[in-house]
Amino acid sequence: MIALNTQTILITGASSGIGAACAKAFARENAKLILAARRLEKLEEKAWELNKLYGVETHLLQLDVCDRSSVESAINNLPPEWSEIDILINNAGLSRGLDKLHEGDFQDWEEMIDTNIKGLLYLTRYVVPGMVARGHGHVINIGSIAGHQTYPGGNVYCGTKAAVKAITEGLKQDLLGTPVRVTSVDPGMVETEFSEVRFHGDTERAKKVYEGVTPLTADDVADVIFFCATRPNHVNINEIILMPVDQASATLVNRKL
Ligand code: NDP
Ligand code: 8X3
Repeated sequence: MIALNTQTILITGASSGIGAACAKAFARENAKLILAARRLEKLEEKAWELNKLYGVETHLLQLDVCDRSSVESAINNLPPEWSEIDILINNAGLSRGLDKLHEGDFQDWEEMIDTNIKGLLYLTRYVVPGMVARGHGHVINIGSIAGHQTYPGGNVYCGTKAAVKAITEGLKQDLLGTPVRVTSVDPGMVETEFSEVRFHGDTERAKKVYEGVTPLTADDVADVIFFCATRPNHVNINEIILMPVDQASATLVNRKL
């Protein structure tokens, strides 16, 4: 396992769910963490917790990944001791709605496309040149089973995650000849704020998604991300699909009600 205590890791979407779980998994190994999300107060809570548990210092970025100039300025203005990013975890993302495509909400579509595709591209574009120049780095994109299989009502969200799959593959190809690694971690059902966000705050509807199943936890996914990041430098894990034992595909779920 490669050591993380000298590495700087930027995690987007670190205020909740999988991103917050990654922060914990990497803090345990004393990595230098840059935590990014829009909700600064949530980031501050996480940072305080991590400092209390593991004594780590974090650098917080209140950042909307959809805003290209904010991403550019956030990356270009990192304090020198935080500016050499070794691992970028492109985790910020969301789904909005489960409407049929022909009845879909334009704003929902734009939010998903802007966050899941364009946000991931902006971070990648501003961070990866430094990795190439320093001859060291790893980009870990959080895709989804939704990028491999489309399900009813998933239309645009599935499209964004299919785009993440293609972008990850493209980045791997474009970085051939450099030591920079590229990975996609693609989970099935994980219980986080994801469904609450998908259903615009309808917690009752969100709870039903996980009723009668044992979903993955954010920590389960963070474990896998941690594994990918800690392989020896010559090993690239390209793609991992993980799902709960209670799930066999995007639509096949063993629900014990
Ligand atoms: P959560 O809703 O718990 O976390 C999403 C994170 O993304 C939050 O920290 C949120 O922070 C951040 N985020 C959303 N929009 C933006 C933005 N515009 N700028 C910056 N940060 C943003 O969900 P998950 O942890 O489940 O989701 C993490 C990733 O995992 C997503 O890419 C999702 O698509 C993917 N995924 C989730 C699965 C699941 O079943 N839960 C399964 C497969 C993949 P804030 O609101 O503070 O900005
Ligand atoms: C999240 C998993 O199946 O809700 O990406 O799309 S799913």
